[in-house]
Amino acid sequence: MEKLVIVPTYNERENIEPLLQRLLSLPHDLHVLVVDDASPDGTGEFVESWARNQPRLHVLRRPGKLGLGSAYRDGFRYALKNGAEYVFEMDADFSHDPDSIGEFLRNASEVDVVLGSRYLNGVTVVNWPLQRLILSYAANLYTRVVTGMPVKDATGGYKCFRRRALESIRLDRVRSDGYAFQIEMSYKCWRKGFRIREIPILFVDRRAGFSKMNRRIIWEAVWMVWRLRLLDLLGRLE
Ligand SMILES: Nc1nc2c(ncn2[C@@H]2O[C@H](COP(=O)(O)OP(=O)(O)OP(=O)(O)O)[C@@H](O)[C@H]2O)c(=O)[nH]1
Ligand SMILES: [Mg+2]
Repeated sequence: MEKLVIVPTYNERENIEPLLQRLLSLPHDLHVLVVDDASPDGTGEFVESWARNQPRLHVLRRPGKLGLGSAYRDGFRYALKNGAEYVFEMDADFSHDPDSIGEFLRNASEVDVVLGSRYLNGVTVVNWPLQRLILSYAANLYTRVVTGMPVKDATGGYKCFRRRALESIRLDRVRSDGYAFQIEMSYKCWRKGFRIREIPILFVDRRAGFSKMNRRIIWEAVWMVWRLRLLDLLGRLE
């Protein structure tokens, strides 16, 4: 498996079928790993039965809702163990357009990390309530000021890592789970000297299912950026 798209799911039964259809029919010979956290709506069983006769579809079924960051950490371990060179993060809810994968791959052949950015050419977000847009935009300004990382959209979750970048990060030391997880991964890659490039993406609010956004996720990110700065200053960023 050269190219692996990791899709974490929690109650995405309505979205996962059309999403997998799209991903598996793209002309890039993608493998897809769904990391499901015992979704009560049966997402996990559904994907598992499909995976039995689709060799490019893989599933990790975990015993309970352990968080997005933890789902990606397990997904990254799986990717590294199975020899993936291009490793994607992607949401299951169609906020991330599968047709952008080609653009990610073109850019990933030149750099180490490609970030899908909502704030590169103005604001390319569709259907979000204004409040949520302002929160996200402000969170990114804050992150840029505190960390100094030259990235317009550090909290986005559509991205592609080259194997060498992922391998350099100690996944057991990556602790955050929400938006902070996205910041933490990119920051660590950046400070290790890997080349990061943003490409514009169109982000569309989920078309089915429910949001998992909450206050805890926001506070985690507020503190995490300072923690990252501090660890870096102490030379203890791993
Ligand atoms: N495995 C796993 N997946 C999760 C967990 N929490 C969220 N997800 C998935 O992670 C992706 C992003 O979550 P979303 O709920 O879409 O987060 P968001 O885009 O910030 O918010 P909304 O789209 O408004 O719901 C989706 O595919 C979710 O199903 C979790 O605890 N475990
Ligand atoms: Mg979403």
